[in-house]
Amino acid sequence: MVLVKGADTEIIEYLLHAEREVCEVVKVTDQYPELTVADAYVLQKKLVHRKIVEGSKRVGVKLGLTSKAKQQMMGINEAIYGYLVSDMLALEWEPVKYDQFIHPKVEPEIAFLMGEDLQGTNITAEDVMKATKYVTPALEVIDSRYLNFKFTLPDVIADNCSSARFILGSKWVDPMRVDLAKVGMVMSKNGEMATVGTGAAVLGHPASAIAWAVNKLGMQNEGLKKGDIVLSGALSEAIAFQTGDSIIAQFDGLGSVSMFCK
Ligand code: OOG
Ligand code: MG
Repeated sequence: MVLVKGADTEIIEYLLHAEREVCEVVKVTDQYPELTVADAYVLQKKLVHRKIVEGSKRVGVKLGLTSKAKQQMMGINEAIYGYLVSDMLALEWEPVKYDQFIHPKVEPEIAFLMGEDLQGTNITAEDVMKATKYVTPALEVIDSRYLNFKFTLPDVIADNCSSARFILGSKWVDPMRVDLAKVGMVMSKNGEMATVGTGAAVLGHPASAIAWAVNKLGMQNEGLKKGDIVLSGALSEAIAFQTGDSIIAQFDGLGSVSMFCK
């Protein structure tokens, strides 16, 4: 850890404050340019732990930067993971409130519900599929706490991968009944097509992306738990939205999920 004693607490307070006060802040690496990816995961874990101590519950894990397009955009070749906690869960029938966000974007994802615990360092996509009870369409609202949504890899990891909210579809599907790599998706904003994508955009297959995250967690002696929700990563780029916008993502064979912003 390159951080001097006490700096980790300071950074966590800084990021939590930005989130709670809905204000963007200068990225952490401006002050700590030597911050590594490993340091950033330590900060992330402490930040999530703070939320849990304050009453949130861990409900699962999310993946990010799983598409080659997004990785190339950032000049990196690795995905990232973060944690989902209970107060990020938004409901499809309840509008999300714009004033709770800094500069939100929404992206379409496939969510997995784990039917079994899964931990290890040699986990395959097949293991993930076997341990999954259901999949459902999801929308993730990302809201980087950093100025202009700009950051380096350690910054975004420390910021729990920009996570803000997620909405799950109401239909859960047996994962063996759909070819998740081939699933096509169209996301529309106010009735007009905004982005398209396929399951294969997520590291070839969403379950491969999750296997990657499980193996990373495994190295920290952690894993997925039965009942965990896992957001496997965006199938397309994220789009900005404003008050009054409605978003719907329709997935072949999985159904749809929608969001209204008030
Ligand atoms: C990082 C989070 C990305 C995804 O699905 O790729 C993410 C960001 O782009 O702000 O959640
Ligand atoms: Mg995402």
